[in-house]
Amino acid sequence: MDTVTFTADEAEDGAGTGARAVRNPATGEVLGSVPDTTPGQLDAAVRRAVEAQRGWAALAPGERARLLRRFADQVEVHVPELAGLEVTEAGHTIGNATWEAGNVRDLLEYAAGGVERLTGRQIPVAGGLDVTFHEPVGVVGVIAPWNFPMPVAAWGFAPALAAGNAVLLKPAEATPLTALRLAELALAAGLPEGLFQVVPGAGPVTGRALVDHPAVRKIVFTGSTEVGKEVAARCAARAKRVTLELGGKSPSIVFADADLEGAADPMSFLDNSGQDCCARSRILVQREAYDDFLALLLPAVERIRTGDPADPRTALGPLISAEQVRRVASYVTPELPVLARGTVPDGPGSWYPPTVLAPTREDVPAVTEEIFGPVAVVLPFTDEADALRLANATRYGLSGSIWTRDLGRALRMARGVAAGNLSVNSHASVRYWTPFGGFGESGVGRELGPEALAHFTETKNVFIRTEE
Ligand code: TXE
Repeated sequence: MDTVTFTADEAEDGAGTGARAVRNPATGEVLGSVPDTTPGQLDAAVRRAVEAQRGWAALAPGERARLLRRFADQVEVHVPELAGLEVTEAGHTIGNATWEAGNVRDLLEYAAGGVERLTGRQIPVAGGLDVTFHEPVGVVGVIAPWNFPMPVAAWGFAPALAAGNAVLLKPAEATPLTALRLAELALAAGLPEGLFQVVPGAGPVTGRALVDHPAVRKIVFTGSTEVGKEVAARCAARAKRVTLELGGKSPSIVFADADLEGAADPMSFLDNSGQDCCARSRILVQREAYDDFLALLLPAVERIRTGDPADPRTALGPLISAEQVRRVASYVTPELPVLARGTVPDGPGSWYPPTVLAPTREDVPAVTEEIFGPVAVVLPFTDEADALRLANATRYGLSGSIWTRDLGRALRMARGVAAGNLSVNSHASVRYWTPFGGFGESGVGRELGPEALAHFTETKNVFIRTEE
């Protein structure tokens, strides 16, 4: 922490000082402040990135891979420190935060393994030779959210660097500390100065300036659907490449023949306090199993241990901010029947109790919108067709779970649900070696998986005439 641009003496939200307070969401305590990037600093950072990228792209692939593995080793050594930062600035449980830091290491290693495999093709043509190259796009801007500050940033920066690009990472306002530390670790690993820089600041100022900068050739944005659409429009106006990972309202579809205990895991929507774009926050249950399912789910929700995220026994920490608590509460309107409500600590911090609702209408915001908090709705369905109708009654399409012991039905449902990431008899969604991304308003493009590096390249086709 000693060299991070971070001071622990600014008391408030940095109004007028150009510095932004970072708070511990579990206690409300101000941890310190991080200066916003000025327009001049951003411009200078882009220039350094352009310079660094030239040398980086010219390195032998094996050398790039070696440096990325050394970056992964630095992360590995600092997992406890990075996890500790994530606990204090994002309120993540220590178990999750440790996994997240390890995930950054994994992403870097996986990306390093792809460097030498980023091969072009030779395509048969008459009268010559035709070959394709994967050229790096140049400078990539990664705009990260606060809900998974480390892994989601690494989904962008690890493959982007591996493919020969420079990266400017704009972390979310609330969570700049792990990003700043990761940039230091990159330098310590021997990555060239300027290749991976962090540009903290306000989304509508620094984020927008990054999107608009002519020398930044691709933007990877993870955040709200509304801001994502603005980012896409700005990129379109500049013919800039863009990948969007946006919100979700993912269903868990539980048939009566399913392993009800597995399906009723409350962490399916409570993990990371529900601030997860893949949270299974719309639970659809076949009518015959509705009562049995609730008999498993509701007591489990009420038993969830909330509290100090640094305590390894804690399952549910705080929300990111008081504003997020207000946003979540605004969906839980008084007419909605509450089936279960857990408890949260008294006192300071940004807390919301785990909650299960049983709406009687399908058109209320609690059913249609992403709540991004520890709240799920439960709706009954009659048969496969009804389940599919309910599952697809959303503008989103990120993830979903299908619980049944009937393989044919599982496959029919998996093909029918309009979402990018489906799990059968599992609530897991994300693996760094499989593709991830959304249908509909959940996003544009894919991240992760075997094609991750190629997404950060331009395909160039070269024809060499050989006939005389
Ligand atoms: O997101 P924003 P917020 C959803 C979730 C949450 C809601 C609002 O429903 O409740 O969005 O969260 C930067 N140009 N998700 O307000 O504003 C911003 O600084 C360029 C789901 O925090 O979209 C931050 O770095 N950048 C999501 C990032 O965008 C801009 C994760 C996300 O912030 C910008 C987060 C602009 N005009 C929120 N405005 C998921 N997919 O998991 C903001 N930013």
